[in-house]
Order: sequence, then structure tokens, then C-alpha cells
Amino acid sequence: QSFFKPIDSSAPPSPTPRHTKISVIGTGNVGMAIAQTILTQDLADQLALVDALPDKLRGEMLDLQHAAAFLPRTKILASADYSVTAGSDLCIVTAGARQIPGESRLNLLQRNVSLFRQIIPQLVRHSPDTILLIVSNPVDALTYVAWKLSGFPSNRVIGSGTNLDSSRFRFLIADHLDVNAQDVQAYIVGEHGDSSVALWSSISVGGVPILSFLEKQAIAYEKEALENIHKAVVDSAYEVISLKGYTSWAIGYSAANLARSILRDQRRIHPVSVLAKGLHGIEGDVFLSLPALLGRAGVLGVTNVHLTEEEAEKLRKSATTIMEVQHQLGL
Ligand code: 6V0
Repeated sequence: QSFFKPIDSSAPPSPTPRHTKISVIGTGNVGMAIAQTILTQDLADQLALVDALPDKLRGEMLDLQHAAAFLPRTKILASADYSVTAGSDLCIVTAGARQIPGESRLNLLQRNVSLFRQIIPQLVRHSPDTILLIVSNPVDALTYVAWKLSGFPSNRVIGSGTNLDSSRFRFLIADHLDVNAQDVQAYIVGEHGDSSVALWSSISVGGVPILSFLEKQAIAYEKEALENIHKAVVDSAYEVISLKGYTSWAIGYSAANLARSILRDQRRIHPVSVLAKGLHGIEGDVFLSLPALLGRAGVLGVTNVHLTEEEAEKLRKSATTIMEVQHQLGL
């Protein structure tokens, strides 16, 4: 006995609609910020959550489901079993071990590689056509690990990379000029974190290149002052972590912003971690952030952004640092 009476009993059953499904692996601070941004921005018909802690996972699922009356309709599923992710269009991986005080970055990476050995093959088995978006840190090396473990073509393995660093950069410039950050075009590329590279030569506000504007107005600017803005970007993650214990909201919006560009085929350009082999003199299999065109097939291309020789040199140095660590992983 159906709750609704059919208005025409001879009508054929309606075809199953094509759903957009996103899975979020790891329901810690970052995974949940991403999940809730996906819900409020109506980016998926189905949202599957996976974590290794079943009680926490069920609690998070119920808490989100209880907001159903205030949100666009999204079916929310959760399980520690990866079959819940079957048929995902996009899998966002935020699962990660926490750094133990005094632990080296390499050791942390090795522990996260062990997690990825459990996670990535299961995602691939249940969603062979999915796109993987890696958020867990160190994001560039782990994106490489996900690429290796998945066997996917590189266009379907993306690291959230410096999309967040670039947003922090745009915020600082926009705040200084008192304009909307969406009208500031500015990229941070390279490694997400300490060795990232700010592309000063390509910053523009409302289409006006900033450096040449300053030069034309004979406004003196110190290279050091510019580097301080970049340093503020690099330090900002540490500052947030020291103040509130973790970062969550900005990475939540950053990942949802990438999800929108990919799943809605927006063909927008984002600085994200991509396979950089053969670009800007980088040799070897290394993922780091470059401005990339994102659409339904994942990474559609990388823009031919102009780098000064100094910027290119810094980028290659970042690549070498990441590759040195990767070589010790034995993948
Ligand atoms: P958290 O709050 O400790 O959450 C991690 C979650 O992963 C926990 O809920 C764990 O139970 C879960 N987990 C652990 N092992 C597994 C497993 N095998 N399968 C499934 N789930 C598992 O950490 P938080 O959410 O704060 O951070 C998550 C990751 O995101 C860390 O690696 C951060 O460093 C990284 N970030 C990356 C950013 C970026 O810009 N790329 C930004 C912020 C944080």
C-alpha cells in the first residue's frame, strides 16, 4: 500500500534518475566541514561518509540527517564498509593519522600511506570511474600515493593542493585593498605548505596587473614586504591550528568549490595538485599545484602560466623536496 495514489495506473514506472554521488572518507573536523558545505551548496544527490570509528560516524550521519528540513534533499549514508561508496562520481579523502608530538613528517607520511593502502583500493573497487580528490596531508605526496595505488589516469587523481593557500593569499590582498577576494586573481603554486611559491608576476585585481600598477604609480614596494604576505599565508595554517586545534571551514569551502567545478563541468581554473612531470622543467613523477582547468573528466589541462626564472627554480626545488620523500616510500 503506497502512501501516494498513482494518478494514472497505466503509466510506466518512472526511470531511475541519474544521481550525483560524493563520498567523503574520514569524518574528522575536515571531512565534516566538507560534508556540510556539500550539503548546504546542494552539490550531490547522495553523500556517503566512511570512517574507521563506527559510533562517531553514525553520530555524524544522524546529526546531518536531522537538518533535512532545512537543506536541499540529499540522501546521506554512512558505513565503515566501503560498499556504501559504490558508484561515486567523486571520492574525497580526508582520513589521516594525527601527528604525534616529536614525530617526523616522513613517519607521519608512512603511517598515512598504510591508511591509503586500505582506503584507495576499496574506493577503486566500488567506483572504478570515480575521480579522487585527496585532502589528507602531506597532500602532494599522498596524491602521488593515491595515483600509484589506484592505477587511475592522472586526470582523475587530484590533490586539493594550494587551492586553500591561494584563497588565503587572495583574502590578504583583498583585505589590504578593501575589495572582494573573488575579484583578486592570485596564485600560490608548488607544494601545499612551507615551500609553496607565490606568483607575484601574475596577480591582478579586476584585470589590472598589480606589480605593473605599482611600478607605473611609482609606488615603492619592497620585495621583502611581498614576501611577508606570502609568509603570512604559510604561517596562517599554523596559527589557526595553534588557536583552535585544527583548520576546517576554509578547507571545507575549498574542497566543495573543487567538487562543484568538477561535477558541474564548470571548466574553472584552480591551483590544485596535479602530475607535474614535463612542466616547467620538472622531471619525474611528482604531484604539486599548478593552475589547472577542472571539469567533469577531472583535470582537463594545466594553464601555461608565466613563471619568472626565480619562480620556476623555486617550483623545481619544491618538486625535488617532494620526490626525495616519495623515494623513501617504496611504492
Ligand atoms: P581528524 O579530525 O583527526 O580526522 C581524521 C579522521 O580520519 C578521523 O575521524 C579518523 O577516525 C579517520 N580515519 C583514520 N583512519 C581511517 C581509515 N583507515 N579509514 C577511514 N577513516 C579513518 O583530522 P582532520 O579532519 O583535522 O584532518 C584530516 C586531514 O586533512 C589531515 O591529514 C590534515 O592534515 C588534512 N588537512 C588538509 C588540508 C589541505 O589543504 N589539504 C587542510 C586542512 C587539513
